[in-house]
Amino acid sequence: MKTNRIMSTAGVCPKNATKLRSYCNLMQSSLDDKWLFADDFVESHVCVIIDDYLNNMDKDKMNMSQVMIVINQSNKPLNHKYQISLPLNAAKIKNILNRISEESKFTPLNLTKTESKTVVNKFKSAFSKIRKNFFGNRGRKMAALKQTNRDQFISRITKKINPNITPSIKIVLLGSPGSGKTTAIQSASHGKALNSDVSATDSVANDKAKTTVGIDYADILIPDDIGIMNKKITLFGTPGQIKFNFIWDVVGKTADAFIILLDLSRPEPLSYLKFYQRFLRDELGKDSQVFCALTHSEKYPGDLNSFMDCIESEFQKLKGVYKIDARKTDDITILLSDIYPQIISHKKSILTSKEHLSLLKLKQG
Ligand SMILES: Nc1nc2c(ncn2[C@@H]2O[C@H](COP(=O)(O)OP(=O)(O)OP(=O)(O)O)[C@@H](O)[C@H]2O)c(=O)[nH]1
Ligand SMILES: [Mg+2]
Repeated sequence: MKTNRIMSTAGVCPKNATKLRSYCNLMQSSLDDKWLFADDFVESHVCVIIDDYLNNMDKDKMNMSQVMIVINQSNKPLNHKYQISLPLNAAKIKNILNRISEESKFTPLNLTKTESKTVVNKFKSAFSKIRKNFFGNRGRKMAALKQTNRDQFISRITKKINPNITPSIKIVLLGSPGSGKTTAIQSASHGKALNSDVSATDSVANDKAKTTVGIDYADILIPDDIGIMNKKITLFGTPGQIKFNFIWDVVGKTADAFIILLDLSRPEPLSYLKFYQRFLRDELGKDSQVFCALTHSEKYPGDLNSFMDCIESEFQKLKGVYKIDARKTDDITILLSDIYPQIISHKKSILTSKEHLSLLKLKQG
């Protein structure tokens, strides 16, 4: 059972605060606790602060947090237990937060002990403390952001109560048997996907016990930049075996995008990429929103970086190449969050050109 922990990001610039928040939302399943964020100096379990400000930091503010994470931007030795260097990334954040969860003996916060009405009042009063003249130049900029932060905080809470789910997009996964389509959909949906796997009785049985004969399906939500789960994605997995390729047609026709899973444990993986790209172009006429995800990459005998470069130069129509482990929820969530905006903007541009066309027709008519 995860415990709710409050992290104040008031001591770092908004860019790093957003990074911390986004990464924590994306990798929720790999974190030992549930991290909630405050943009101001409120009573919290953890406060993140840039090393520049440490010496100037007000004692009262320092005492509001039980644990400090210092962003060591100067890379000089610092006398602090929890330090993190720039640039922030998922692995560093996960590592330090899980260490803190394991090692720290937190005492309950007043905020979390009291009744909900009092909690709201405490939040209000905490947010009403002005961060004026806060730590020099950057601090003043932060103070200017205060009003915006407060508005964002209120809008986040409102959206959490009544989330405004954006229109769903449909993504279809293609790839050879065993490339990880079913596994990826199960990981993305925390095991809640519907699948049509049966015991493999043909050549696939040499590789694995089960194979998909119909469609895998899951509706999932991924978080936006501020952590609200409002991006809806419908994922469809197809059977890898070519004898079931009529299903690729059925689900592919209405897809907004495709992810080709390329199993790097197979010989000549590029031939599969060519095969699926050709299918999408010739059979479906849909080769514009196609992404590639490399799986089983630990078994690839050559240099992975040059292989990825080679894909990017040979398959220029691909919208992106990613390395994932289909068994890891975070890998799939980060991949989907990354491709989501591209797919949405493409979808919008198609809608706009369709509207233009129908307007033209109306005018001509
Ligand atoms: N070592 C390793 N195993 C992986 C990776 N990704 C997936 N797997 C495993 O590979 C197997 C993939 O099986 P499925 O997800 O059923 O493959 P599929 O693409 O749905 O196959 P079909 O339905 O037969 O087309 C599972 O046993 C996964 O645990 C990876 O990156 N590395
Ligand atoms: Mg499958």
